[in-house]
Amino acid sequence: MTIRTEAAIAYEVGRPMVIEQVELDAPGEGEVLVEVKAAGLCHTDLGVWEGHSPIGATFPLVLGHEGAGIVLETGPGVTDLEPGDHVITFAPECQLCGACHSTKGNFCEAVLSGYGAEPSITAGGRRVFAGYGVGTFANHLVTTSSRLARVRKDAPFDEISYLSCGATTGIGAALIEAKVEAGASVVVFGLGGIGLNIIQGARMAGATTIVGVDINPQKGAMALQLGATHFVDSSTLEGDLVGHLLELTRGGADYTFEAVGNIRLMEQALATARIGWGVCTIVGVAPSGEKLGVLPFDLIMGRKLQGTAMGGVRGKSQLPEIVDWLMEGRFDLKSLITARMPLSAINEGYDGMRRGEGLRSIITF
Ligand code: PAD
Ligand code: ZN
Repeated sequence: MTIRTEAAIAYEVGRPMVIEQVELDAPGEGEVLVEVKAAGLCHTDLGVWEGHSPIGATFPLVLGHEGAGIVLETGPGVTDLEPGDHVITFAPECQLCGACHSTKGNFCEAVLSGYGAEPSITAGGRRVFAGYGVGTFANHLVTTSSRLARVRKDAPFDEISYLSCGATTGIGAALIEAKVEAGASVVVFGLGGIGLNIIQGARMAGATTIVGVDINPQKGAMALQLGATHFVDSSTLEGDLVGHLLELTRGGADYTFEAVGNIRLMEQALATARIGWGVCTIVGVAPSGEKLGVLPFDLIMGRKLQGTAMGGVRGKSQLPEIVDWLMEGRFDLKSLITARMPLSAINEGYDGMRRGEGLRSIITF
């Protein structure tokens, strides 16, 4: 049986998405049909859509990787989900492979298996790909159960859809990947949907100096509301940014994060990490082909450089607890959702992101 639904299709690099009726293949072995209730607009989709992301994609495709919804049907072999379950889409965690069995990282081997490499959607007789093996810019989707985390039913869909990537990546980058500890000093470059959540994660860890840096002065107030102790508007700062940050952190931060995707900023983030032990975590996705210039001596001096995908979080096993934290009020997503819109307004939503407006926009169905 095929499933009919409405989806936003990106036919060509950078061209506006088109809202169309499509048909989904029924869930096969290990797959699940989900009714999407909310889908977030993440900056990563913009890079893929505009064709400069190293993540890459085959067109035509249904973009969107942030989503939350309700399980409608499970295919053969799915044992951990049933119709009616509330789920969040996330990077795969098959819980079977060597990587999932190790205690290290969140790179399930299924990430590299090419699921989603075959088109699974039909629009007007033409086959269409599901972006990242999910494709949340559609009222329904079919994906593997490894990409779905079951969470409590009282959590609002719009907020938990943001936990599908952006918010979790930020909070996880601070708590799980960098392991910020109480009393630490932290500098976050870029205060968008990701950076503001790194600030929340650092505050949850008990960091006592949390500096947010952005070229948009409007981001400062929200950063301070969410736990930053200082905001640096680098668009008006006179003099050397790194020198200013080293002064603010008395010689360098214990933890720095780049959440823009700008290699110059990544270099500054490394230079702002404290000599001896400062850890610089790269979260921003730089355009494909760009290279980071690192002086080996900066590393010899004890600074550490690392990157993170999805904040080091394993979706299936760790998202339920993160949703509990949300419902306990340990962090705030309500203030960060600045626009809700129907799927038909998705192009306008991304126009707003290009202009730097708002924080997180959510498509609601
Ligand atoms: P966003 O557009 O919401 O925020 C970007 C922020 O950076 C904005 O506030 C800008 O004003 C600010 N900015 C731009 N240039 C500068 C600059 N030179 N100095 C300081 N601030 C600047 O994007 P986002 O928060 O959704 O995403 C940020 C990056 O993180 C982006 O590259 C995205 O692709 C990446 C990302 N990575 C992962 C991962 O798993 N590693 C997950 C999700 C997103
Ligand atoms: Zn796995």
